[in-house]
Amino acid sequence: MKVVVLTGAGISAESGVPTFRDSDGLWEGHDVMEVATPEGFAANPVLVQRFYDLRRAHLAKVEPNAAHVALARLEESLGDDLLVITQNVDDLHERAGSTRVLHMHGELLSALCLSCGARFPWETDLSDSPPCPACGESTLRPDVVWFGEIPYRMDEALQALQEADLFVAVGTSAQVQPAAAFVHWAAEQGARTLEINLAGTISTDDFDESRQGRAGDLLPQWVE
Ligand code: BV8
Repeated sequence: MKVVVLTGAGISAESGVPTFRDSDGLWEGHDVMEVATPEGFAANPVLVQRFYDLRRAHLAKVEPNAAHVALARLEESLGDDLLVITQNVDDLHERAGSTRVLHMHGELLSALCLSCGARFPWETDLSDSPPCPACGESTLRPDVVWFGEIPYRMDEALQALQEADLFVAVGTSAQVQPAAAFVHWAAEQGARTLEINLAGTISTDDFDESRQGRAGDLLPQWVE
């Protein structure tokens, strides 16, 4: 059985990584358009670099939770028949042991050079304009997908959704496209669909089944 699991900020909430739209959301004090768009970066690169430096540094202080571990265990039994497509830019799936993870919105621990296009694993600050290890230019940006930018590896994601027998969305408010459309693309070709989320979302009615509660509780139960 082929399974695609889409994860959002809610799966990392119990690890202490703030979500975007809950009351303590990341965006507080920052307008989305100010910190998560190319225009915002062009207008105030230091503010945006600092926003991501803070989140990158915070990653070192958090751990994967039972939900991440449950998906890593699921991969042990399903192998290549499981793909986790995450909207998250943290590395908690990998640190829990998942190896088949598609970061459609990029990764905090990666830097992208605007001059030469090279990418590098990156754990420290970018707001002090370090030189690109490849071309030497001080033009590194967070390797994340901002609003208005094209999500990464969409062709692989679409292929997996086409072949899926089961599509599960975990911890996402279904507010961001094209991720929010995945349930429709999966259902259209006959996949069963399950939503696991703390609360109902605008997409709940589009799923065959919806389980409401904390991912750290519900996902281990579902995987068992
Ligand atoms: C694109 C990376 C073209 C950076 C992010 C008008 C209509 C429709 C679409 C658009 C439109 N205008 C513009 C668009 C497109 C736009 C978009 O969707 N805008 C929205 C806001 C209207 N999208 C884009 O620009 C995308 N690009 O469309 O290109 C294209 C289209 C198709 C194919 C190819 C190209 C690019 C969007 C990427 C933006 N970058 N992140 C960063 O992280 O800083 S988005 C950001 O939001 C994160 O990735 C985050 O994951 C994502 C979605 O949020 P969620 O993960 O859902 O998190 P949220 O806080 O919202 O919800 C958390 C949920 O968890 C809640 O439901 C909560 O109840 C639940 N929860 C909380 N605790 C728990 C829990 N659940 C379980 N257990 C818990 N303990």
